[in-house]
Amino acid sequence: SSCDIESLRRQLIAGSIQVQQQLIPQLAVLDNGGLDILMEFLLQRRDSTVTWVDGKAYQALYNSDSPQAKEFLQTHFPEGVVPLKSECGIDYRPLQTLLVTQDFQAADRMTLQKMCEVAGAEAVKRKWLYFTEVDNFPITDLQTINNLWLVHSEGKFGFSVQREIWLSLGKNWDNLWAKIGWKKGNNWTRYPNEFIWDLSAPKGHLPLSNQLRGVRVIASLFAHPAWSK
Ligand code: UYC
Repeated sequence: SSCDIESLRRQLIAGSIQVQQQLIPQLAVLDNGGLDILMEFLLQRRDSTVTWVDGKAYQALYNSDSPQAKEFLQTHFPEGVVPLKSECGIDYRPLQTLLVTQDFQAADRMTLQKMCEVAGAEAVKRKWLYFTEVDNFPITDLQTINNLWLVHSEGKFGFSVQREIWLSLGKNWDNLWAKIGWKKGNNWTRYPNEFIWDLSAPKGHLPLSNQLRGVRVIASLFAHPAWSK
């Protein structure tokens, strides 16, 4: 009834993050006005710093089959909720789309592709990064890529999440691999089938950095000034 929906509306706006997390998918499948509430919610929040709650509301609208919701997003959030800033003219829309539709495996590949584009033509051809290229990465681009992952994974995935875990483990690599599900005992997790490509994965599981050439690239990522507050 309209009374129940008004109560849901108030709970969404005033609720804790946990309440919002549960309500968003519920509202998305209510046929009497749930999507309208999600649209109002997103608009109201648009001037504050984007969080994964915005990402979840955006995804619910994007992945709904409502033409009004699609039109609303097209009008008010044509590039999504994360500002797609780049210092070198890189188009992050393909990464945004893959994350919004929760295609984490393709998004992981696209992340490496985009980082190679930032590094330049040689890296695009090589299809992997030198740590010196990562050292020279613009802060803006690394933050954009990271925010896309954070905002579209309920805060679970992203380099900054991996870095926080690594710091909490005293910068011990082996403990990090175990914690984020990249190694079990003495065995490396095999790409791609042994990795977990959804939100049931351990915190920090994605995006991947291949360790075949050692830890220097991921060490450069974690040491990058993009993460200093
Ligand atoms: N792979 O094992 N990985 C590949 C990971 C290692 C290996 C790609 C991550 C250990 C080979 C991605 C882990 C290892 C290839 C990842 C992991 C190894 C490959 C595709 C846990 C052997 C084919 C993109 C740390 C003991 C290489 C890319 C080729 C691919 C990710 C082997 C994303 C996180 C040390 C042989 N592995 N990788 O970079 O040239 O090629 O085809 O990390």
